[in-house]
Amino acid sequence: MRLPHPSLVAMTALTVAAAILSACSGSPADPGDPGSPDSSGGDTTLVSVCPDTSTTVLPLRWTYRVVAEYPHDPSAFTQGLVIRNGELYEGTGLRGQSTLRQVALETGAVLRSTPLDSRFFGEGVTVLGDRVFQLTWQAHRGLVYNRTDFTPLEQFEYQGQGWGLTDDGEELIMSDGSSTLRFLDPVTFEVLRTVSVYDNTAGGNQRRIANLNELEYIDGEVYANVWQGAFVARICPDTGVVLGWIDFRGPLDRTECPGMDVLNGIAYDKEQDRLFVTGKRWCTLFEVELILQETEAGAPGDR
Ligand SMILES: [Ca+2]
Repeated sequence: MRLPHPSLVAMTALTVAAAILSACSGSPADPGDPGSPDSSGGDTTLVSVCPDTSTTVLPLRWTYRVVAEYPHDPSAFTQGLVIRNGELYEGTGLRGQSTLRQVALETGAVLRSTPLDSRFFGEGVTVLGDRVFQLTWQAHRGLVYNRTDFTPLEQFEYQGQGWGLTDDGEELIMSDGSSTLRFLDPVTFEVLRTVSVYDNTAGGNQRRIANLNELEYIDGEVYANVWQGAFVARICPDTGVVLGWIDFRGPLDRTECPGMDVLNGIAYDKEQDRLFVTGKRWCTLFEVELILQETEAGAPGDR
């Protein structure tokens, strides 16, 4: 097994250390608070960065710098972005325009693309093994493709809406526009468990985080961009607590592309330890490096 990049080791260690250091003596969660963590947790053999549930975690604040810029199809209404083994996959939305595509990172050229049925509005995408999974927004239908040629393999049904999708190597993880993340068996599509995502404020309150959208599983955390904003939550998948907020305002969303919409694509290249973000109809795909703002722990009040 390849060892994690040193910078990620450092980031993870910082996250855990700061989470513990930030433990405060605030009052315990109100049992009636809908944002309270799901204490049932979940058994997992995967690497966990989650602090003990008795610890009150104040989210760390992260910002970023742009490492590289690549062309991105400005007509792509990006709803899902994922890299596996150096191959970049993207799902696009809007009825009649939705696609699953493989894209050349360096040029933005579409290498392969398959259209969705016009009744489907494409949403999140992930790749697990030799299969690609894609959600649809309101049709309660997930699509499964052969990774090598995008041949449709099967469809599956789910309750509610489909928004973001990622996986931890064993389970699919999906968002539906609410504060809930669902963990699905990738073969039976049974919902194995759910967590409610929340953060803690410096004032001792818990806030439920709704509108979770595009997802990316990175070294034991689930990254989720919150719809209509430029903030990405770093979430503990065991409890739903937000470990950190990444503030992507600035150069990214000031880029001028005609008709550009919100940030909505996060992809992590595990082999080369590279993080990419883009958005709906953005003309640029950014490679970014995260920077910890050590003095600004806490929830962003203006998120
Ligand atoms: Ca993603």
